[in-house]
Amino acid sequence: EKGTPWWKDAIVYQIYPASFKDSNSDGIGDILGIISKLDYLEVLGVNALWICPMYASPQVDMGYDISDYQNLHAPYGTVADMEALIEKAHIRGMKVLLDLVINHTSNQHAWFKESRSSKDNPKRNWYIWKPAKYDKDGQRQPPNNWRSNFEGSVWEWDGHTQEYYLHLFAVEQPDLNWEVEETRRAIYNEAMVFWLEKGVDGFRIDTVNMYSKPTDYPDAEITDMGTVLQGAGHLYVNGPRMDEFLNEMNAVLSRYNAVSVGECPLTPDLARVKKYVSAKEKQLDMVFQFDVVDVGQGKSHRYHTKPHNYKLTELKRAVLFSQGLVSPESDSWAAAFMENHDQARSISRFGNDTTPALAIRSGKMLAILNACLSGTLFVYQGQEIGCVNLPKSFPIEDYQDLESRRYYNVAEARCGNDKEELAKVFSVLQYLARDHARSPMQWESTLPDGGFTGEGVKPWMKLNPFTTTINVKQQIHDPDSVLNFWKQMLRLRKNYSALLVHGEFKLVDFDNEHVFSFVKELKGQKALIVCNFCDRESKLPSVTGKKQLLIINTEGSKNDVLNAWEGRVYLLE
Ligand code: TEU
Ligand code: CA
Repeated sequence: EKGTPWWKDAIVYQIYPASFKDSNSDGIGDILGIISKLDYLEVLGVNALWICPMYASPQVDMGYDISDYQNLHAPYGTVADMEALIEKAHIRGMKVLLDLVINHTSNQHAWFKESRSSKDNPKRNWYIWKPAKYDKDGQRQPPNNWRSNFEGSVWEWDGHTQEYYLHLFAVEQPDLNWEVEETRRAIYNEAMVFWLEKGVDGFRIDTVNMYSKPTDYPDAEITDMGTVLQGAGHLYVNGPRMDEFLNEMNAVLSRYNAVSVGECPLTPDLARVKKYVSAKEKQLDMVFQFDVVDVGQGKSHRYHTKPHNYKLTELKRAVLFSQGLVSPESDSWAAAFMENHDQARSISRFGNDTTPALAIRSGKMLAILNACLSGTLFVYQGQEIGCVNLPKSFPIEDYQDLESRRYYNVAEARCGNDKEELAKVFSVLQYLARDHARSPMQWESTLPDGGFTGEGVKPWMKLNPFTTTINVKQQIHDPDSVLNFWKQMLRLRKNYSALLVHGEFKLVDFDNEHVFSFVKELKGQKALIVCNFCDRESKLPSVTGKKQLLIINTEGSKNDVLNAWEGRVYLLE
């Protein structure tokens, strides 16, 4: 539609630099590797890239612990490589978004080294330092009972200056103090302007609703010790100065006409989300809400659940919630996504990965669902070829993510020699761990390199052995592959963008626990999308009026009976 900003119709491909493509056979992905695959991405039909943190970092949290915003993690390459990537993407009409991690830095960042050096260092208050409390026995206690996202307290004792510092994530990720204007200015200049001047088109903004903390740091009501994290979560998101900070940040972005997509967890109140993404509020262009990706995860802690522990109506409600941001009347916008670097593979979570045929068919059905959702569409590396989770044969030692390892270690200590209990904990990681999204991209069928790195070179993280049957090389020329089905879906999304990108989402037959059906509507045009989320045949929901079938993910459909994992898109007259 004319006058629509580019990012509304964009199809953004998320790249995890460590695992996308290694160009110099050191087993680690790099920027030159990404450049070597721009043609592949152009043919796929994506027109924007989101590059996960490639900045200098000790890699405690895979680059979400930044030690220098203006330099690259050496194995990934150089700033000049980034300038080349931006230029070569722009030549192809592709936009480039970087990841903006500014709730915290690495503890190796120069700012933190100064801040921790002494209580009267000028940068002391650039981070959040608090004195200890002492209990009735005179025992030193942290300022409050909040738990970190990666286990343990959010407060780390610093013996040198005899105070605690706050870290909502790892000990090695101290939170920046956004209350101090000088700190905010430094963040904008150091982390944003440097790259905006190099032509990046915007940012995916990490934990965007955590910058304004409640200055009194109240204790969380403890439901049970392991879960006080989420119990505290509502205490440290959407704080009192969020609107002010985001307006200030937006003023910098607007100078470069740059787009912002904020990561917005733990925000069940749609009105609060709308405030962040309403155009007139000038805060963010859109947010990633967690409603869809939280389906099947624990309420108190994401891993406090068991595999496949959800109903289809929960997924429908979650999609409806985030789609609610896109409607002709409202000036807000949504991001449509089902995968990213923090989420396990959607075929294994919401489809069926028990056989190759079912993984392919349910992968295509999920492509139909994703490509027909309103808002800006995000595709995560490997989703387009139907990647599935790491096999059950992988032991915990093959899980490298600190969230997985620290969660498992705490469980191991708690379970003692109750092997059965520990196996239950591990089964949840086998289903939901972030590692499933972080194994190297599957370019070819050969192990151990899979075409990700040099012939026979072992990658930094073991390749998913399913690469033998799920890889780009095998699919690129196979008209029936998941890859080619995604290409068709992205083309369909472009051809019917008014309906599929901007249309209003309306659920059909909500209570049906097998079939997910919805209608998209705009200016009298209507499409019907049906997805049979189960292993058995289901009835096609009845709708009035003539239907013209636009695409289907199975051969030989039986009119009003849907095969297992069958998806269809109809134009409704
Ligand atoms: O993730 C933030 C994040 O996932 C938490 O806010 C979430 O609520 C919690 O993990 C429970 O699901 C971002 C990055 O995407 C992630 O990779 C980083 O580890 C994290 O921030 C710290 O930078
Ligand atoms: Ca490399």
